[in-house]
Amino acid sequence: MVCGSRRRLGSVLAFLGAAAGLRAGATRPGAGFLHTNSGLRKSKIVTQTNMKVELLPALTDNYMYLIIDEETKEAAIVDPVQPQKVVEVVRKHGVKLTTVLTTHHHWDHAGGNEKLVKMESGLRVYGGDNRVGALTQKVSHSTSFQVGSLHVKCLYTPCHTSGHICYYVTKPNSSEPPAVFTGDTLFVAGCGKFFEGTPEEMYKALIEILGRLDPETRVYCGHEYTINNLKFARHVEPNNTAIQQKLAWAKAKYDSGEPTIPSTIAEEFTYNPFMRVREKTVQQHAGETDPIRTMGAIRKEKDNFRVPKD
Ligand SMILES: N[C@@H](CCC(=O)N[C@@H](CS)C(=O)NCC(=O)O)C(=O)O
Ligand SMILES: *[C@@H]1O[C@H](CO)[C@@H](O)[C@H](O)[C@H]1NC(C)=O
Ligand SMILES: *[C@@H]1O[C@H](CO)[C@@H](O)[C@H](O)[C@H]1NC(C)=O
Ligand SMILES: [Zn+2]
Ligand SMILES: [Zn+2]
Repeated sequence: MVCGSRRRLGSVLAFLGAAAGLRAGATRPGAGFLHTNSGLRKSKIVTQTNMKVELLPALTDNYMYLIIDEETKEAAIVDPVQPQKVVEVVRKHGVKLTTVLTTHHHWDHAGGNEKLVKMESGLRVYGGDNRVGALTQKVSHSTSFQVGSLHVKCLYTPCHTSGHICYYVTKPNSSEPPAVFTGDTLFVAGCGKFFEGTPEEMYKALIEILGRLDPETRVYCGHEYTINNLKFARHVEPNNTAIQQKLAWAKAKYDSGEPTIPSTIAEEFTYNPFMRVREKTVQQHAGETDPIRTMGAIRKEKDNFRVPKD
């Protein structure tokens, strides 16, 4: 199912998830329903000296991210699909929200833009696609701008959608790691479906654009898909110990309702099969010798992958 066409179904599932959560929560706290209920998924704040990122669980498995420039108390929000939650968190921090960073036009990412601009006036809404709601700043590759003292660089990464943008955020002259907000292009241990693009485009996005960022860059992606992605990664490379370790870690996080986000670019190269299409092990699994053909083959395989229980 296309992410962009499930608004109705999404709210029905959220409702059912909430009902199931109440019942199951009474008898089995912490058990496996957590991912279906964003109310029980914990938020998390990653604090660096100059940049604070608050992860905000949304819908069933999406993330919104509040980025705060500590120097000026100016803030940006990534993919604010639930505007009411955003406004509450902005008030809690006492910061000034000036900027909306939209990764792509699918409703589970951009679907809150119109409402948010009515609730908070004067917002600049960035995106790379005319289908993004309330868009005020159309960007392309390497467009850059500031949020307070933070520097934001747009990375054009078409494939999941033809106008997908990742946002690379740095604090100039800081020794602390940068952050990249990858929407539905790069997930922890996975990547987005190729709805509007080719294996070549995803190769470019993952290997040549995101893969060449500072290896310590923190990766903040659009969904909590980590466990399912790692089970597919394990299927591709059964002998990769980085995958086994990350999966055990992710299951423990999941059981306590905690996010598995962020990872780093360096880490992704150790367990993400789509970042590892140049490795012989991954190519052998795909029956290919070319990285781009390998990319196409494993994406097709994952589209039809039945995720095992354990
Ligand atoms: N397989 C997804 C189904 C939902 C889906 O198709 N999500 C889109 C983003 S909204 C996607 O690109 N998923 C990547 C994938 O399934 O590998 C899941 O784990 O729940
Ligand atoms: C960063 O450092 C360089 C050289 O050390 C300096 O020229 C520049 O103005 C600094 N930039 C900021 C934003 O502080
Ligand atoms: C994994 O390792 C085992 C034991 O060394 C080996 O027999 C097997 O072929 C390996 N599997 C793959 C897919 O490389
Ligand atoms: Zn999407
Ligand atoms: Zn999505």
